[in-house]
Amino acid sequence: MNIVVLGPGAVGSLWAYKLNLAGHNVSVYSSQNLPNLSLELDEQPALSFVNQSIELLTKADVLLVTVKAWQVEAAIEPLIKHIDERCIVVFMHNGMGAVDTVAPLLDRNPLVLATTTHGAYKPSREKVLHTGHGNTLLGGYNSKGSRCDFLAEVFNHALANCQWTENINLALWNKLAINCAINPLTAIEQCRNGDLAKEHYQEKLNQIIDEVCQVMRAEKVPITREQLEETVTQVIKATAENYSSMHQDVFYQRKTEIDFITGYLLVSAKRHNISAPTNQALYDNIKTIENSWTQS
Ligand code: KPL
Repeated sequence: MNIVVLGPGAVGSLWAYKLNLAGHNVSVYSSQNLPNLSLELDEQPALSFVNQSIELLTKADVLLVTVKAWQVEAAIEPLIKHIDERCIVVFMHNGMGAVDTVAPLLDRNPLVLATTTHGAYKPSREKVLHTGHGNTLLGGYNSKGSRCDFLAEVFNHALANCQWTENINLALWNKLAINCAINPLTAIEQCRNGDLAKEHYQEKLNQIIDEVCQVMRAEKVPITREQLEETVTQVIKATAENYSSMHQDVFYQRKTEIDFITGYLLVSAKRHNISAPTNQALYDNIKTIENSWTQS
């Protein structure tokens, strides 16, 4: 297939490399104005990817959008006129809500949402490390996208384990819950995910999970308090050595995904008249940190 990866950051680079190894024609679309990007995965040899080719974008069967949630609109808008209406657009990022903004601009295309727990880290521009083996779920966003279940096989062949789900909303809410629990707290405390297993953080985590659970149930996401707590505990354990993406964003003073993680939760909480003071405080805290950089 002809595949373009829009936003070859850590996760995008991992997929670009793996899809290329699986035999697909992969090019990238990065904000760097270079004709080609070279990429090494772990200890494997460098591969060269054509960058910013409008011709390849026009021919794309799949456009995999891996920019951060807050970058989706600005990244995709200038490219829309070059995207064929048969091209399947797959969105893979943390958080929820970003696709709702761009979907009306792509209403003729099959749209697919993806969520992944693969860990990837880019220590330099030309190198990507696959730091944790995870799972990927794909599911339709619109009716055309819902008919693209074959794509799970294509992605699975490149980087297992990938499955199709008829209820991507459930998968996205579960990931959102994990990110609400782990990301802001590790970013504020500047600690590793595993540190949240300490006694000291249990009360706060319980409050976050209580609020998230109430909102998920109001959104008709079938989940129990026990299941949610178990999922969060498992992820904290499985990614104990990791620094969360929001931890890294705060550390490097980059804009975070808070509006699409805790922010999305708070909008939904408000719609359902649910009070979420713990998540609100975490949201405000991250916003204060972000604002302090623009003022200094
Ligand atoms: O998705 C993550 C992130 O850091 O954004 C988790 C699952 C918390 C792993 O670090």
